[in-house]
Amino acid sequence: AAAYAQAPTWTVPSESQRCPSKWGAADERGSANHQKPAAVMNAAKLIKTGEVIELAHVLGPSMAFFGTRRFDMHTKRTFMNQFSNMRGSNEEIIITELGQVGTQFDGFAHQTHLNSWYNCQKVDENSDRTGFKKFGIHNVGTLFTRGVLIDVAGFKGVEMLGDNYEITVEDLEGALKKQNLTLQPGDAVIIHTGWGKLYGKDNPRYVKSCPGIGVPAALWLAAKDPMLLGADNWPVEVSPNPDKQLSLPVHQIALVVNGIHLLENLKLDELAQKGVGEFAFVMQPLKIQGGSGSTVSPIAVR
Ligand code: UVW
Repeated sequence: AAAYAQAPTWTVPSESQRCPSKWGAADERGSANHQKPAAVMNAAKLIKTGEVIELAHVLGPSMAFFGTRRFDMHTKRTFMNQFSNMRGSNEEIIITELGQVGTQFDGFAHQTHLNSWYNCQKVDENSDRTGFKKFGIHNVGTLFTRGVLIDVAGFKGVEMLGDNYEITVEDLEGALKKQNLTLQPGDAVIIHTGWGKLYGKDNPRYVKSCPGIGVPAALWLAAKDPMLLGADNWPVEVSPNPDKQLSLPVHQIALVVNGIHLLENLKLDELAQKGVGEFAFVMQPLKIQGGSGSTVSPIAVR
């Protein structure tokens, strides 16, 4: 832990340092490469009672939005009164950033360093107004793996970590030790900060700042080789970063440098209250062709 704790302020590794990724030069799947039958079998062993716990917030106008994102929903009714059975039909039109609202899963098209994505693919050569031609979220597929909840709020003895609290490597190690858990490659690693209590209740505060992992903890977690990193806050990471020169550096560490997916705005109260540390994690991103991410409804099964 000491080495990570002493990490200097972070700079993005050069292209020659970070590419090709450990998954190969042409790889677009990154941490989703862990999704193999063995991951499903390993996760299935954790199902003992059949209880399903939902980890998503409801998509709707009371969601907390980052920046200018929105969710405008209009109902659309059609009356087939020209037929004798007078059938009516209802649907809705939704104007939204479908990949980046609500409980959301980030693909590798979502973040860059300059013009460069994960595996040093170039954004301007691979995107147009119809979508991203690399890393489209439609290719991720079902993720079914061992989920681990690291209850940092519980470890610190609080309902909710403070605004802008940076979770340290010692916090993660301490929480895991207290919960008698160790991380395995391919895990869906989910961090409980308690910040999700504000979601839908005090949205301005929820998005203004948040507790979460910083650079040292993100580097430590990346070295554990997870399938994804998730949290009950909006960016997984602490915001603003204590280094005022950095904008969401954990996004780059995970998505750009290491090819590790992020999962944001999780609803973790039930999991934390019930003390569920280990479970089968199941999630299917929407098949949005060329999408940067997807709103999702992950579940924990135990
Ligand atoms: C940004 O897109 C900046 O944030 P997020 O991935 O947290 O929605």
